[in-house]
Amino acid sequence: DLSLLKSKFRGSMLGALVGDCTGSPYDNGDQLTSGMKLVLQKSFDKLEGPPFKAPVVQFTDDSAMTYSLAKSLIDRKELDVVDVAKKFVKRYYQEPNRGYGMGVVTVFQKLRGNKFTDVSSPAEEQFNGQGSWGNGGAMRVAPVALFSYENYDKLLDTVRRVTRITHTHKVGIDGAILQATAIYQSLRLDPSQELNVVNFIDDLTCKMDPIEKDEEGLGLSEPQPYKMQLRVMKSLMSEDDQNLSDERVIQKLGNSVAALYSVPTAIFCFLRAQKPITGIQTDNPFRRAVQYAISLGGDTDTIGSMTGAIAGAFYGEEKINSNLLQHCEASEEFRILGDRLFELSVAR
Ligand code: R7I
Ligand code: MG
Ligand code: MG
Repeated sequence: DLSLLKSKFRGSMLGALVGDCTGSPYDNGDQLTSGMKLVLQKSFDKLEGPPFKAPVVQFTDDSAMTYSLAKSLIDRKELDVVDVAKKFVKRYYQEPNRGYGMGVVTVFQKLRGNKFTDVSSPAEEQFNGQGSWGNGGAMRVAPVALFSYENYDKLLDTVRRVTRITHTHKVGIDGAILQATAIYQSLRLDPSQELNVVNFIDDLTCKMDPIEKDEEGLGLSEPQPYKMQLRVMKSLMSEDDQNLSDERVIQKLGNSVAALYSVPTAIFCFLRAQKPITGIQTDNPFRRAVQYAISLGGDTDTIGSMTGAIAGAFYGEEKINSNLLQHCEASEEFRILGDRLFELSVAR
C-alpha cells in the first residue's frame, strides 16, 4: 500500500521534528518533577487544540541537522559526505544558538578551517582521538533510514559514512545504526495490527549482533553494549505498568546525551506507548510515545525526537495531530522532505 508507506515517510520526518520541538523546553539534563510532568501534559493538550496566537515552538540542532541531511540526499540523490558536511556547517554558522553539543562545534570550526578538503580528521580528533559517543549521529539519522528503505546494506553503509562526519566512536556510530534500524523495521509494519514487542526487539538484536561483533580493542567493559541494552529493554517490557517507575527506567536505560543511554530509551518509549501509561493522558499512541519520552527527563529534545521518528514511521502522519504540527516550526518543510525521500527511494 503505497499511500500508507508515503504517510509513514512523512510521519517519520514529522515525528522527529515534533519530538524535538516539544521536548526542547524541558531539556536541562534533569529529571522532571511531578509539577513539570503536569505542565507537559497541559502543554500537549493545548498544542493539540485549535490554533492560538503564540510564537511557534522552535526546533533545535537535532532538526537543523536532520533537515540538512535530508536536503543533501535529495539534492544529490546519493550520499555526498562533503556536501552534507558543508550543509551542517553552513547551517550552524547561520544559527549557532540552536543548542548544539559542546564538542561538535569544534568539528564545525575545523571543517570550515580546512575548507572541507578533509572531512574525516576533525571528527576523529574529538575527545583525545577516541571520537564522540554522543547521540548526535543517531538524532539526525531518520532521513538515511528513509533513503535506504529498499536496502539494509545500503542503510548500514550510509549511516556509517554520514555519522563519521561528526562522530567516530564506535558506540556513537552503532547508536545511529540502531536508531536507523528501528525506523527501518517500523516502516515495514502494519499499524492496524498490534505490534509484537518481543519480535521487534529480537529483530533488532539479530541485526546488532554482527555489527557489534567486529568490536576491536575498544576496551569496553561490555563487548556488545547495545545488545545488552536490548536485553534490559526486553525484560522491562515484560513487567507490569505499575512496576515501571520513571526512576527505574532511567536507571536501567538512561536519559543522557550518550548514544548508548538514549537510543535504546527512545525505542523503549515507542514500544511501551503501544499501551496506556500511568500519568500520560491521551488516546493517541504517537503523542503518548513522545510525551512519555519527554517525561523521562534528561536529553528530552533528542529522546523525544528519536522516539517521534520511530513512532511516526510506524503509525504514519495520520496519527500526528494536525494542530500540533501547525504549532511546530518548519513542519511544512519536513512534510515535503518526507515526500521527496519517498519519491527517491520507493516511487522511483
Ligand atoms: O553528539 P552531539 O552532536 O550532541 C547531541 C546533543 C543532543 O542532545 C542535542 O540536542 C544537543 O543538545 O547535543 O555532540 P557532542 O559534543 O559530540 O557530544 C555531546 C556531549 O557528549 C559532549 O559535549 C560531551 O559532554 C559528551 N561526550 C563525551 N565526553 C567524553 N568523552 C561525547 N563523547 C565523549 C567522549 O568520548
Ligand atoms: Mg537539540
Ligand atoms: Mg538534545
